[in-house]
Amino acid sequence: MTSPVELPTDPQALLAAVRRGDRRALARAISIVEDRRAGAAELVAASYRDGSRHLVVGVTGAPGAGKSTLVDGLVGVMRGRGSTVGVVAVDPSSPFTGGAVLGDRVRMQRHVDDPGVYVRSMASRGRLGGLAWATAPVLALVAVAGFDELIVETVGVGQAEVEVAHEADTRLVVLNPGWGDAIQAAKAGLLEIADVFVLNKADVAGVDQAEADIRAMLDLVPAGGWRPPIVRTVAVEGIGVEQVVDAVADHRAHLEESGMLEVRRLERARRDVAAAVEERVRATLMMEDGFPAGIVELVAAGELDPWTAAARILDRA
Ligand SMILES: Nc1nc2c(ncn2[C@@H]2O[C@H](COP(=O)(O)OP(=O)(O)O)[C@@H](O)[C@H]2O)c(=O)[nH]1
Ligand SMILES: [Mg+2]
Repeated sequence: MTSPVELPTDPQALLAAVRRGDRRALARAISIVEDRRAGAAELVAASYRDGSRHLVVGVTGAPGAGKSTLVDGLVGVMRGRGSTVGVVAVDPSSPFTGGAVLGDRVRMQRHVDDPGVYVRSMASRGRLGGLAWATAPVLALVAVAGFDELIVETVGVGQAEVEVAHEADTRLVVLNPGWGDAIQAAKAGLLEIADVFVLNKADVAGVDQAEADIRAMLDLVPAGGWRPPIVRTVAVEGIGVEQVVDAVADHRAHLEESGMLEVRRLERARRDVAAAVEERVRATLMMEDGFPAGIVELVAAGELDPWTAAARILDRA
């Protein structure tokens, strides 16, 4: 076995290696950005220019809905149609054990030896607020590495995860047959973000009822230019997965024809900047001496309220 070549530490040289398709360089660059180590800002700045306008498919839904299994199938279909695919799995559900992340890896085993597929898990390590901040730059890096299709898988249970779903141009919401799944999805704010409903586990009982429930929910939402289709799948058997990829293509065509693509880009840019501001303020505060001297003591003593304290801190910035 030959010893691996040293990766460059200079951000521009590292990014050049990423552009050449060096997977180790890509993994290193992503880690630097995720951990905000030295060089992170330069990597983000340089990759954003080329990588941020790539189309992204988002896959969200409750834990166990079959997202990873579906993504594995999507990768297979996209590869079959001649595209290379980069997958970013954001899974905050197991920040300590990494259990679900490991499960994702296992379910995507099929593609581990394929140089046309890149799979990266992002654990939040308990920093939920950091997810939205990190997702856009990480996707941009994967795009710069030359992958044609980008997929981001997120657990759609909390607000932070729904935020991540907004990083995608086309959002798939994965639901299952079973009493109330559509209602739960509505509560989690998933109906509003869905461009395509994937009714997975169509092999189990209750699929007709589930589809009826989703339709009933959709009827309550004011009709826009795009009515999200409902695609039934049995992801474990690859059934319906081609139709999901077709639905993504239809939705992209709609985005371009209607001008919605640019609207979404603006919306996404607004969110990305807001997330970056939040992250930056938080990181600054968490540094030693991050708070202005005495301000915390004043709030603790009841002499200053947190809102006024926040205004003072932001004015200083
Ligand atoms: N019966 C059935 N089980 C499925 C289907 N798709 C996925 N599963 C199973 O559901 C479980 C959760 O799948 P996974 O892809 O990890 O879900 P995720 O948590 O949403 O990523 C696994 O045991 C899968 O084998 C399906 O279409 N039918
Ligand atoms: Mg998963």
